[in-house]
Amino acid sequence: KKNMINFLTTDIYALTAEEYSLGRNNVEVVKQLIAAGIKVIQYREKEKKSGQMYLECLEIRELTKQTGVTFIINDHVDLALLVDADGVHIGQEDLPPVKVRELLGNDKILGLSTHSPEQALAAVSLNCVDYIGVGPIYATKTKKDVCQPVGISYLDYVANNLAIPFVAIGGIKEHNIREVKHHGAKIAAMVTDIVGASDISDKIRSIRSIIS
Ligand code: TZP
Ligand code: MG
Repeated sequence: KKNMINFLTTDIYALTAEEYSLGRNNVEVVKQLIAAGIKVIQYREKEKKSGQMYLECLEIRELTKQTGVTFIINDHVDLALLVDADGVHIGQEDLPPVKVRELLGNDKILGLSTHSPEQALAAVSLNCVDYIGVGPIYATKTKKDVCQPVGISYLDYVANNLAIPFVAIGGIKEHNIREVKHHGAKIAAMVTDIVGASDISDKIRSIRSIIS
C-alpha cells in the first residue's frame, strides 16, 4: 500500500528547517540528505509564502522521485496534491485527519503528531492515519509553539501497546538516539542535529554507526 515501504524499513526521518541549515537552502539540504542515503524526508516550512514553497516542493519532488525517496509535506495538503508528494503530516490543531484523508485519497501517506496516549489511541481509531509522530521526547527549540517534552514514558506506551507505525521526534540527537531506539522507536525524526551539521553525510554516518 502506498509509499509506506521506506517507512517500514528506514531508521532516520529527516525534516527541513532552513533557519538552522547554516545558510544552505531547503533544496540544497535535501540534495545532501539524499546523497547521504536518507529515505524519508519531510518538507517543514513555517515562514515562507505558498508560491515560494510550491517552487521548492516541485524541485524536491523531482529529486526524491528520481531517487526513490519518500517525500512528505508538513501542513499543506494543497501543496502535497499539486506536486504529487507521497504524503502529508499534520498536527492536532490542523484539519481533522478524516477530512485530510478525503482530500488526499487513499494512495497518499497521512501522518499525525500525537503527544499523549489518548491522542495516539484516537489516531488509531480514526483508521485513516498511516503513522503517528510521538513527541517531543526531549526539549527542543525547533518547534515554536510551546510544547513540553512528553518524555520517554509516552514512547514506551506507544511502543508497547500500539501496532501503528510511529516516529519518535523532538530533541533527538546523536548523543541520545541510542536511548530512543532502546525504547522501541524504529524511526527517529530529526531536524537540527542533521540540517545543522556542517557535513550532513558525516553526521548521518556517525548517527548510523551508533544505532546499527
Ligand atoms: N514536532 C515535535 S518536536 C519537533 C517537531 C517538528 C521539532 C524537532 O526538532 P529537533 O531539532 O530535532 O529537536
Ligand atoms: Mg502542523
